[in-house]
Amino acid sequence: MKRFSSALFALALLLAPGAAGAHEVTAGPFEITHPHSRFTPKGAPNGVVYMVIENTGKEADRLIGASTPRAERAEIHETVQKGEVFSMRPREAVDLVPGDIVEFASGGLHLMLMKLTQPLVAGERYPLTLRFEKAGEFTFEVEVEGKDAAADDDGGHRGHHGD
Ligand SMILES: [Cu+2]
Repeated sequence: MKRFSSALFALALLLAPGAAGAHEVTAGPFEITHPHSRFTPKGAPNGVVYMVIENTGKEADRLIGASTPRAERAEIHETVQKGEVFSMRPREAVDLVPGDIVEFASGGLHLMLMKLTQPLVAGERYPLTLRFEKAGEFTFEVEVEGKDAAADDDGGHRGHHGD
């Protein structure tokens, strides 16, 4: 068991340069920083996408949808905490005001990939399309990271239904 963990650790080190080299994407008026997913265990129905979106344009816009060939559909979700209980609720849209930086991160906003077509594997990249009300659609790559599969934010996804 110990040997297995150190093998995992070595793998994490190998993958670290990719993870550290968080990429940035320009999508029209939006700067999208470090779009990433956590790897999913085999059989996991859903995945999650985190990133930071900055509206560098002059016009207010809204994120109204997302899609990827890797999942049946992608939903905008928000994790909310009531006392000890975390739950997620879908959001129809996210306002993107010029100059604002909106963070999709553990415990808050995220994109939920519903019904993955195949597991998200650490180290790979896959295409994601974001749909904005005014700016239209942009497709870029999301990096799958290998760490933290069982870390803090999973609390936010506990109790999430497969559909
Ligand atoms: Cu979710």
